Amino acid sequence: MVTTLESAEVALLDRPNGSLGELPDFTTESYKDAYSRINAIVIEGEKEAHDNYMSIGTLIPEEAEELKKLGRMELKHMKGFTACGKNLGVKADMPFAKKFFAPLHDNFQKALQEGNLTTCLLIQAILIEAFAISAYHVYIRVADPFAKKITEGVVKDEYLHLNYGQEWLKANLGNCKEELMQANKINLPLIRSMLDQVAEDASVLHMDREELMEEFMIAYQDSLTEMGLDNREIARMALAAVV
Ligand code: PL3
Ligand code: FE2
Ligand code: FE2
Repeated sequence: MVTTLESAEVALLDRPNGSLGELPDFTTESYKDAYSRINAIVIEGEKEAHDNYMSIGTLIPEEAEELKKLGRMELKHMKGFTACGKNLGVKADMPFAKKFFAPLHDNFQKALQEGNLTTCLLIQAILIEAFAISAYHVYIRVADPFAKKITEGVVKDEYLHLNYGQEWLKANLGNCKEELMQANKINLPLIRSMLDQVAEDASVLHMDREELMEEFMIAYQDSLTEMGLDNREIARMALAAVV
């Protein structure tokens, strides 16, 4: 006999740790309330990602066309996630999201003004993209069917973005390692604190905090390995998240 799996069962099979067990009720007020902030964070994150790639293009003029392409993808993501909120009847809390991103946004702007390309790439293409990849992976397991489909398309693009930054840093590792380490020390703790701030709302969406951290560390460390850093350097960098 051929058995088919309902999507809820598939979502359960997808989940490695079986964290919170089942899909949430997408229609409750508490779900919508948490979603209004999470959805806004994602929309704001995609918008800032667009702006950041356009800005990075001004630092590498010969790459400006390629970076514009990445930026355009981010706008498409932003539209996709806006549709996810509308579909659930949720109004995104954009002022909250702006505040959420402000510290990282300010550090990016400062690096941009000083022409610190390595720092800009670390913030946007490594840290923010790894954060997005981890969040989207975990979200796909517990999302409503409409949002699941959109997020699956988005997460594929985010790997291209992470890869872009990773390849540039790899090719320039000889002259950028010191700045990379320094920028990581300052900005990885910000990602950690963003994760802490989002954890409670995320848990209402049945997204588990430890699963989020685990997925982040995988994407982040894989990318540092690909860049050509050794285990000790990676450990040193990752420790910035805990001390
Ligand atoms: C870069 O392409 C995108 C940057 C977005 C950053 C997103 C961070 C997400 C944190 C909250 C996780 C919830 C995911 C749910 C999606 C509706
Ligand atoms: Fe994106
Ligand atoms: Fe991206």
